[in-house]
Order: sequence, then structure tokens, then C-alpha cells
Amino acid sequence: MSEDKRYNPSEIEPKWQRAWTEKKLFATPQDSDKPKFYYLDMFPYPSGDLHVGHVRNYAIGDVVARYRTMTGHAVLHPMGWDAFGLPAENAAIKNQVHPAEWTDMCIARMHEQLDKLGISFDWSREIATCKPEYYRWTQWLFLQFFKKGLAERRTANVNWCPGCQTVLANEQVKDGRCERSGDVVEQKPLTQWFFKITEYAQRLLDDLDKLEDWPERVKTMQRYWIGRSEGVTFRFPLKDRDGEIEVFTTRVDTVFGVTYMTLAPSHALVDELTAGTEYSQGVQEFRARAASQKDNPDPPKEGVFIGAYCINPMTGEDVPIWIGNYVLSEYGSGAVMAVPAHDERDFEFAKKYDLPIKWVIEPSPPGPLSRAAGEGEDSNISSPSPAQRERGLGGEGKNAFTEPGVLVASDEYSGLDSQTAKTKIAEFMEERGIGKRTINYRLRDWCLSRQRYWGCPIPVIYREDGTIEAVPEEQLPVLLPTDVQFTGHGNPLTQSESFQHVADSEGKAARRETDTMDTFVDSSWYFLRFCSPHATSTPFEMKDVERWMAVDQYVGGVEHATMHLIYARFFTKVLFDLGLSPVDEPFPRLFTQGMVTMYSDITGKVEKMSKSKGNVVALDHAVSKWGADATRLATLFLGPAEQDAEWDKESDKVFAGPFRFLERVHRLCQAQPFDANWKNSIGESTSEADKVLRRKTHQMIGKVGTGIERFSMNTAIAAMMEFINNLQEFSGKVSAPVYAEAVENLLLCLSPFAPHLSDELLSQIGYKYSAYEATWPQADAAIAREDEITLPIQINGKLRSKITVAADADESTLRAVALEEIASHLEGKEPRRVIIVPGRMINVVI
Ligand code: ANZ
Repeated sequence: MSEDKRYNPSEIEPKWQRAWTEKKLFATPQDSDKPKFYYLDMFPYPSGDLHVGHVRNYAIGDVVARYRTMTGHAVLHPMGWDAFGLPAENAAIKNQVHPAEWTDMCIARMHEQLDKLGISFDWSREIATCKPEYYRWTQWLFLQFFKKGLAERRTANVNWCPGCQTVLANEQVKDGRCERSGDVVEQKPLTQWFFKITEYAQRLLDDLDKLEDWPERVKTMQRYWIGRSEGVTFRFPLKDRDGEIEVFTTRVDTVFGVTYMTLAPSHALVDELTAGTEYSQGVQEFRARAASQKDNPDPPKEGVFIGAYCINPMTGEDVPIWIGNYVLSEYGSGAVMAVPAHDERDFEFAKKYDLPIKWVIEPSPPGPLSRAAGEGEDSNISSPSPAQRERGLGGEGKNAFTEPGVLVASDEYSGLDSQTAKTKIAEFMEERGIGKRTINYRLRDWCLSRQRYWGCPIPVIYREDGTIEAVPEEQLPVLLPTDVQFTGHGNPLTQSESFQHVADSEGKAARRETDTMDTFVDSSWYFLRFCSPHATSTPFEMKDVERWMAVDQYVGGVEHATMHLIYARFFTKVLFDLGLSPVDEPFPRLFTQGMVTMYSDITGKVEKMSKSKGNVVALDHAVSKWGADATRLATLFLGPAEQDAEWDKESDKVFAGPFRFLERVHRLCQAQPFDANWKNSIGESTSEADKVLRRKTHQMIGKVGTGIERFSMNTAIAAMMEFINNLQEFSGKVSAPVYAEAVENLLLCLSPFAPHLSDELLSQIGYKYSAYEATWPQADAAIAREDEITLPIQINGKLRSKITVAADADESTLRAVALEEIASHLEGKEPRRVIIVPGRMINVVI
């Protein structure tokens, strides 16, 4: 073969990329009658350099988008940038370059790299959340929430770095210290903005059932995050003073076993109850200690007595009040009626501080139901073990008994089962007006304000009297000022005079809000903006969102299972209620792809590919050495897309196979002269070789299509790799039309994976257009059907032999042929059983 006929991606690829761009090939079809398909990758933060881990994500998306286009869909496949956020601001502090400039640089870099990969993005729809034309509408949407009462200001504790004089995000706190300055981080109450997502908790939970095409584990994570629990809220009056403590409990049946009360350290009553007492000092010390453990998800349970008592409304008993580090200030009412006999946390706490433990629930005696179940696994609950009896009687158990059971030592409720007692006690409390049944959610309102520069300014002002005024819509966007310094101290926006000093609607001096929004706000509506990226009088136009929403396939990392995917669902529901969105669920079909990992010399472990771990194979390097097509293929061939995949440390090994495969495609597609007229003459092909190659061709088409639809890109590629062996085997042995059918279909099937090479070779066989404009080939089932199949024969589960039979052979034929084949193993005996798994195998039991 002459030199110039070698596969040379560096020549082919830029040529086709130019051709596609010139032709605007990937422009979204606007007024097409075709069914729409909106494919969306979670848009990235523009961090600058892409590596092969990123390539995998975009390559998966590109395969699906190209495939859907070829199967007759009008595809929307946009790309944009989640461009506000901390890294740009940190870069500004470090390098004294404005975050906007820095971000633009990174975006340009990443755009260029994605172009080198030949991804079919419609770049005319590119958006960046940090641009005024985008954040103007983020502000507008905030105002709609504000007007609906869904955005409000209240006090909340934030991470405060005394050194930097600034609020830190959780991810900036490492082991209780500021990641940048190393100062110990404090908890400081500050006024913050919240979106009232808790008002949507029940709908967010219920509608998970509608999302049939979501991975079950993502739904489970959302259910847990929302965390619905049913219980009773009621009050313990304070002893010897006015006031009461409200508690939320899911186990009101244990109320006769309360032996102390535990408040969150920051509970509003704590200061009031300890002011001026000897306990005040201890409380302060305890709070400081608890704050320093904030990052420990499961610190040892600790607390202090605060010198006050309340009264159990059901027993009239005095209950000592403690504060404890395991009580969350933000859940329920921030107070727990402690029942150490029946709650593990309370038990651990009571043991530590020698507090009384009172047993009020005993395991149920075996009832008719549990007897019917016989030796079921629940038997230890229904029939008490000696240890459980001992607990029930003497309270000497080593653990809490946390199951429901039968009440003891509970006045007139003794003898009732937990469920009945819960209802009766709740009814009693409701009648007396001391409590009521409530539903609680773990989900918290979304704190959206950040004391940072590089985010979307919150469009409100404060009048002199402290009241809030929304910035009039026609004055949007509230632009980020440029007269600021990035020193790392405080929020730069508070230094800008021009930004802060404004006039209110009456012309009086007012002050502008200097908080900006959490970047999750920006990413909660970008999928709508992609439908109308250039709208200037609305965030997006109804006709466009009606055309494109919902997203037909959303793809991203499972790390977004909760925050982003809950916030975006919440936003969509609010917009639906406001009449702004035609759908109330944005992403009916979700796929979570795995990460690419690689051994890191720095940590000595296999880790997610990342610059900081020094285990990165850069996209630029990969493309310049192996070409875009081989790079795409290499990342897709790593394994099932939903699973993490390890990149070999000897990186060239990963590329070599896919590259050789493409070389063979390049060579073999030119091995026989191409018969451009094959469709008309193929019916005449009759030779055995013709028949076999045609069958392989149609089998390959089928496998590639199903592979793509199941996100099983590696099996689709494997099918083509296998097919190239067939092509080699049959080249020169089959008729021209059959070879042409094989070549043309291989190139079309390959085109979503290796679009440059496919278009190059298709052009050589006379295509005047791109594979992207062609129709996806149809697998003909009749041609694909095997004449004969080979079945393994097992004897007692061990592989012993194989038979080749007609593909449609019936069971009795299979049985006869199989038994004859293994006659020597049978030694004249009749087999006990013959199990035939059609099309798969035969198992003989002897
Ligand atoms: C008494 C009790 C007795 C409880 C018992 C449990 C078992 P979920 O299911 O997560 O909603 N609790 C209430 N508020 C709390 C807070 N702010 N921080 C920590 N724990 C809190 O849990 C509800 C249970 O968690 C409540 O029921 C309360 O303890 C505790 F044998 O009340 B329970």
C-alpha cells in the first residue's frame, strides 16, 4: 500500500471539522416535522483543560445525538458553561486577573478542545451563566420566586473565616479550617436568602414515582434527602417558669420512657435558661467544641446539663434539660425527648452520663401472624430472647430496644401495641391541645446567598428603614461592578461604592444587596434557556420550550443525584405553577455515567482522574498522538458507560487497540472496488460466502443499534471490531454488491463513534454528504438469522462438548443430537434430565 493511503487522522479530522462547520451541519432543525429529541449533558464548569475522562462523557452524548439524528429525529444537542463560581475568584486573588477574563479564557480553551473532538454540538446555542444576557434572567426568575413568597431572608449559621473575613462554602472547610488561610472556621449567624423548597417537599417526593427512567439509586438518594417522617409535635412546659419546649417524635408511644430532654446547642432557649447561671460558661465551651467537630459526620455523642427542667405532659415528671451535639438545630424543633431505653443515640448518651433508662416497650409476644410465619426471620422480635426480657423488666440491656412492641409502665396505655398507642396518645394530645400529628422532612430550605463576587447579584435593595425593595424588572440586569479588588479579604462587592449606593423607588438613599447567588441557581434553569438561547424579552419563549421540553435524555455524574437534580426539579415545578414551563419534571430520562479513574503516583491509589492527583491523560495529547476518532473510541471502549473505568497507567495501551481497528477499517473498506449500484444487484448474490457476509452485516447493524440504545457503547464497538474480522476474511471472496453493502453499513454504524473517518471513507465511495445526514441502516431480521448455531453441552454443569445444529431445530432434535454427541460419557445409561436453554446451551444431568 502506498504511503498516502495510510490512515492519517491529523489530515482527515481537521478537514471534516471544517466542512461540518461550514455547512452548519449541527444546527438544530427548527421547523422540522420529525419527532424531537433533546439530548443534554450536564453542562460543565469551565475549568480549562479537558482530559480523557471528560472525553468519555461528551463522546457518549455525541454517539447518542448522532444516532438519534440518523434515526430520523430533530435533535437538540447544545453546550454551555456553568461559569460562575469559586475557582475563577480564587484565580483572581492569586493571579490578579479579573474572574470574567479568566473564565472567558477557560471557555475558549474548552470550546477549542471540544471542537477538536468533533462533537456535534449546536454551538449557535452556546450559553454561559456568567454573561449579563443570561444572568439578567436568573435575576428575573429570582424576582418571580420573591413575588410568590418563595424567596425570603432569615438568619442562619454560616461558616465564617475570621482571617479572610468571609463566609466559606462547605467545600472550602477542610478539617474545621479555612482551606486558604488555615484559620479555625467559626459558625456565625448571618442573614441569608432562602428558597422555600420545603414547600415542594411532598411533590418532589411523590413525583419521583413518575420518573420511571431514572436509576433506582438516584431516586433512593432523593427520597432519603427529602426524608419524610410522620410523627407528633408536642410541648413540654418549663418547670418553675413560663415557656415550653416543642419536640418532634416519631415514637410518641415511648413518651412514658422520657428521662431527659436534649436541645441542639444553638436552640433559642439555651441562652435564656442559662443566662446569669453557673451553667452559662459550660454551654459556651461546649458550643465551641461542637463547632470544631462539624466536619465529623459521626462524632462521639456528648453534651452538658444546663441546670433547668421541664415537665413531661403525660406523666407530670420533672425532666432535666441537656444540650447535645447529636441534636440538629435545623430538624424538627431542634429538641429531642430522650428515651434511652428505645433509641440508640439516647442510649449511648445516657450510658455516658449515667442518666436513668426507663423501659416502656417490650417485644410483642408471638401472635397468630408470627406463628403462622413459622421460623421466619422476624422470630426474635415476636418472641423475646432472655436478654430482651431482661431489658423489659430490669433495664439492664446492653442496647436500646428500638423495634415497635407492646407498651409497659405507661399508665392506661400499657398493654397496647406501639401502633395503636401512637394513635391513641396522639388523639389524646390533640384533644388537650398540647400537640398534633405532623409530617417532617429532612429537606431544608435552600440557602442561596453567597458573600462572593463571582456569582449572579441578587436583585434587591434595602431602604433606609431596612425594608426590602425588588429591583424593577426593566432595570435588570444588576451588573457586577468592575471597580473592585480581589484581595481574599471579605466580599469584594462590599468595597464597590458605585455598586452599593442606590436610590429606592422614592428617590431616597438605599443600599444594594451585595450577596450573590449560589451557582446551583444558575444551573436550575439552563436547560430551558437552551430552547431559546437568544431570547431578549423573556428568559425563554413558550413556543420553544413547548417544542423542546422535557429533556429526552439527561446524562451526568451520579454526584449530582441530590443537589442539582433536586434544585432543577424544584425550579421546574415552580415555573410550571407560574405558567412559565409546559412540564413539571424537566428530565424524565436520566442516565448516570461512571468516572474514569487512573493510578495516581501522588496518592499511590487508583483515583478519579484529576489534575491535583497528577493522574491525567490530557485531551490535547491524546488527540495529537492518536486522533480524535481513536480517542473517542478508546474512552467508549473502556467498559459499560454507567460504571467507573480504570485507565491503564501505560496509556498508549488504551489507545492502541482502537487505533488499529480504525486502521483496519481504513484499509479494508478500500480492499475491493466499491459497487455504488449494490442496492440494485444485491438480490442476485447466491454464493455461500455472500450469504454469510450479508448475515454478519445485518447482525452487526442490529448489535450496534441496540448497544447505543442501551448506552452499551463498548458492546456496540465490539460488534464492529468483530465484524472487521469478517470483512477481512471475506474480502476477495464475495461478490461486489455484498462487499459494498458490508462497507457502507459498517461506515454508517461507525459514524457516531468515529465520525471523521466515516465521512472520509464514505466520500471515497461517492457520498456527497455526511453520514450525519444519512439514514441509520435497517437490520433485516430475515437476513440476520443464523442458519446454524453452535450450542455448548454441559454435563452436570461442566462444559463437555459442542454441537452445531440448524438454528430453528426443535427441542426433540436438539435432545437427540446432544445425547448422541455425549454418548461416550453416558456409558449406556439414561440421563436423569436434559435441560435445554433455547439458543444458549444444553445441560445434561447424569
Ligand atoms: C423520641 C424517640 C424515642 C425517638 C424513640 C425515636 C425513638 P426521623 O425518623 O429522622 O424523622 N429527633 C427529632 N428532632 C431531632 C433533631 N433536631 N436532631 C436529632 N434528632 C431528632 O427521626 C425522628 C426522631 O429523631 C425523633 O423521634 C427524635 O427522637 C429524633 F424510641 O423522639 B424520637
